Amino acid sequence: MDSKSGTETPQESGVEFFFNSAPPLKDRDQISQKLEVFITKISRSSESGKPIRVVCVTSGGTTVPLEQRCVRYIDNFSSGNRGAASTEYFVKAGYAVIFVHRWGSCQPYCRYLPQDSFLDFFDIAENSTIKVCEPHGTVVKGAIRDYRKAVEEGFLLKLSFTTIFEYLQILQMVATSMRCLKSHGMFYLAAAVSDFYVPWENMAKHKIQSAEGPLDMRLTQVPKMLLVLRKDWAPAAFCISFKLETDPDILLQKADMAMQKYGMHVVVANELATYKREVSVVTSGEKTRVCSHGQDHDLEEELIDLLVARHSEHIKKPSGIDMNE
Ligand code: PAZ
Repeated sequence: MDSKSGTETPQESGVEFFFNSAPPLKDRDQISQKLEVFITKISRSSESGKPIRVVCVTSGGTTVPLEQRCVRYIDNFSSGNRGAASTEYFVKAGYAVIFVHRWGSCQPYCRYLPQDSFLDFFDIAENSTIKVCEPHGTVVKGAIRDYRKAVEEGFLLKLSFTTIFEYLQILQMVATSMRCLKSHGMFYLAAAVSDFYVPWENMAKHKIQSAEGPLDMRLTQVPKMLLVLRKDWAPAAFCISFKLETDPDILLQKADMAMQKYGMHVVVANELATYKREVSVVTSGEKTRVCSHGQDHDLEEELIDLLVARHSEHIKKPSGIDMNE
């Protein structure tokens, strides 16, 4: 709201329009219940000991449907590997993770399972049971053990999205339910989120017909939800966003801009050509490069260490709630 005129700013009306016109989330009640159970359990455990930190990790790309009965859509590049790997390291660091991921994208503890030849991993034993082929047995056992432990001890909640409409509605629900955690909450926004979308009411109801000639379509800008997250949904949380660019000359400048414009505490900047090997962690006044040490080394290991340390500093600050700190 513009405090001088008392009217809505264009950003606020864009946000309102987006949520009012989005198709309602199908499983809203179930998601809401899962979130309540998860956060309540964490809050109770925190009351009886050291407060448990919670991070919302977003992962994978959002789609933009072009038709209401969707046959075609625009997609955003992301395999979900970064989000899945980061989730594992956050759990290892003692965080409870809400993993908001694109349906079908890479999952925590499953990163080593082959997607193209899944059945090559297994064999039928003499007694007709299924066994994992060696040398994969050790990796699979470790993954099952870590995954079960994370879920059963209440340290991992997985919520999936496909479209930009689902993603932003789920993010809003997660953020508002994490508000009670104050500065112990963290957002690690690695998902590749569409910048443009087709509003539901402007969208063709049925499959667009090619017989009608070339397709001329106007896309609306997705409102900048980072600002809303930081200002309204969870103002005391520690917020990390990601910036992916293909042009190295504009990457750090765009990361600085995201920090200032949206009040992010950290922006992780990466370039499409090198994003698996190298990222820059940008905070106010500091840029740190984090690199992978080889093919089998996850740069997320060091990245999460660094972010956990920054989060600890944020928790200690009395001004954690201030948007303009
Ligand atoms: O999911 P992935 O491991 O294939 O890729 C990760 C990434 C490049 C999508 C992520 O590091 C990132 O930069 N996300 C934000 C993308 C954006 O600027 O919208």
